Formats: sequence, structure tokens, C-alpha cells
Amino acid sequence: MVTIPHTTMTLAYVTGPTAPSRLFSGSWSLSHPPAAQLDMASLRFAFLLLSLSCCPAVVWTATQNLTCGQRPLLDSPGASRVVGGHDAEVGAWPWQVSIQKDSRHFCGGSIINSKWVLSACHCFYPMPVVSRLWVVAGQRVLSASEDSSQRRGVRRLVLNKGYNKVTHDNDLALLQLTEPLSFSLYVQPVCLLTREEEEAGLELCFISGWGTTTYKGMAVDVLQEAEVQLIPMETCNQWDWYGGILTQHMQCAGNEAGGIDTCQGDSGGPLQCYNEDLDRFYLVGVTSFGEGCASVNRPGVYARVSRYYSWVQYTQDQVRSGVASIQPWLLLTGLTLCTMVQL
Ligand code: 4AZ
Repeated sequence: MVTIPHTTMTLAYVTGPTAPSRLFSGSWSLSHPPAAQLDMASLRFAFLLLSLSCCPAVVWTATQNLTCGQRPLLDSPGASRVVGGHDAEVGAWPWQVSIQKDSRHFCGGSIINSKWVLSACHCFYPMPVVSRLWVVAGQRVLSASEDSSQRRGVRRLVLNKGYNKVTHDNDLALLQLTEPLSFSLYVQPVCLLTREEEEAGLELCFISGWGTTTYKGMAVDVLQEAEVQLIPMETCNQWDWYGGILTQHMQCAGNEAGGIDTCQGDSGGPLQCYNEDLDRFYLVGVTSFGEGCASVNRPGVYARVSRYYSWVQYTQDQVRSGVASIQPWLLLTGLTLCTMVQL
């Protein structure tokens, strides 16, 4: 993976149900103490009820369920399986983003909704300058200026506070974008698994990224993809594989014979699997680490996304409720307006 020089950045802490988070942003932000969080939650709930009674349009906008995991430009996968990585087709992975510092790609990420991208914590460790980070979506060839491309700054970076740089456990980060992405043929969100059991319905799995094609080799310009198999933890943690260093928050994927893998610069990007019944792709893993690249019995290791659904949701809620500190005023204004309308 491309090494990133880091400089200091402001930080605050946010705690979550599965693992707390470290939150970096362009300015200082403070997390609410539990009581304040409760108050804020009640206020938000009250506001929602209020909106339901008198402002249905607001609620519709806030809750409409956008599709995920779909590729408007491609048919269902499976027709063209390959051994080894190859150039991805246009629109093949519309949730894949390139995360760049000073316009240089250093990690991948996945769009989970118009404002948030999920990536790996180690990409940003120990201290990033958030104002110099860019997220590029809808791009296939990094050096090209593609009309489909959308570039956004990073408003907040939330690192999973459970991240352990020795064991690589909890290697996840969430990036809130400065402006929402516009979904298009080239830019789409991936679906998230809400529970581990949902992994069972998944069949074809793929990795993608602009990382190097050999360990310590050159990074590529055209987005690469390869089909991989999910490898059970009992296999991957055997003494002659990773020898017990892997945790249940991780997922191995690759090819038992080696030769297909993610590598340096692919970190943070997606391990995505297709659910045929639902005709959607789900984000199963976030590229995290491995011993070398594509070696026999040393497959790529991914943060197992299904384990973090509540952290992902909670983090976004925390940020939203922090941002929404004006909600008491909105509530008052809304109440007044609604009372006037109903009178
Ligand atoms: C890295 O350094 C990296 N072979 C990513 C993935 C793998 C190894 C290293 C998996 O970003």
C-alpha cells in the first residue's frame, strides 16, 4: 500500500455501541454526554412526529429508500469469470472511490450513501489532514478527466476507536463528504449487510482497486477487478495459514492457490458479493491487510462489514445529531408554524 505521510489534526471522541470512534474533522467537535444524547434523540423524535403530522414532504425526502448495490450499466455478474485481475468495465463498481491526498490516490473506499464513504482506518493513521483529502467517485482511469467523475472534500473522518494497529482489528473508517454525491450510471451506493447471517445468501465475490499488481510493484491507472472466494476463518487461521492471528471481525478472501489478491493501494476498497435473489451487491469486506500479496495460504484479509452495521449507523446518527444542534429551534419554529396552519 502507498505509504501516506501524516501530520497533526484535531480530534474528538465519539463512543458507539460496538466500538467507539475517534472523530477527526476540519474543526474541533465534541461528542455529547449520554444525557444530552438522549435529549437530542427525544427532540429528533419529537421533530419527526411533528413533521409526520404537518410536513409529510419533509419526511418523504428524509426516509425515501434509495436503491443500493446495483450497476445500471452492467448485466448480472457471472458471465465472464477470470483468473487474476483485469481492467474493470465502465460502471462495474459504481460505489468504488479513490481516496486521494493532494490529488494522489492512496486508498480505496465504498459509497454507502450520498454523503458517506466507508474505508479502512489504517489508511488515515495516525493523523490525517482532513482538508487535504479528496474522494473521487465515478472514475475508472485515474489519470483521465472523465465526465462521470465527481470529486468531494471530506468534512469529517471517523476512525473506529477499536482499531488495533498491531492486530489490524476493527480496521474501519467513515468519511463524511463536504457535499453529497449525485447518483448516476457511474456513481451508486453499495448495500450493507445488517447481520452476519446475511452473508449466507451471497455467491460471487469480487475485489477491486487501483493498487499495485505485485507486492512493492507499481500502482495501476485503470481500475482492476478480480473474482475471489470467501475463505472460512477455520481455514484462514490454521497454523500454516495466518496461524491464529485473525479475529472474528475479519474475513479472508482470495484463491487457495494464491495469485489473486488485493495489494498495496487497494486498502479501504470493497470486497463485494452478489446476492442473486435480490440482484444486488453487498459490501462484505473492506480491504485491510495481508502477508505480502497473492501468496499461497496468505489471502487478503478484510474487515468484516456485517460486524459493524450498528457502528456505521450510530456514527452517522451521532454526527447528524451534533450537526442538528439547532433542532430545538427547528422544533419551536415547526411547532409554531404547524399550530398556525392547524388553527
Ligand atoms: C496494503 O498494504 C495491503 N494482500 C492491502 C491488501 C493486502 C496486503 C497489503 C492483501 O494496503
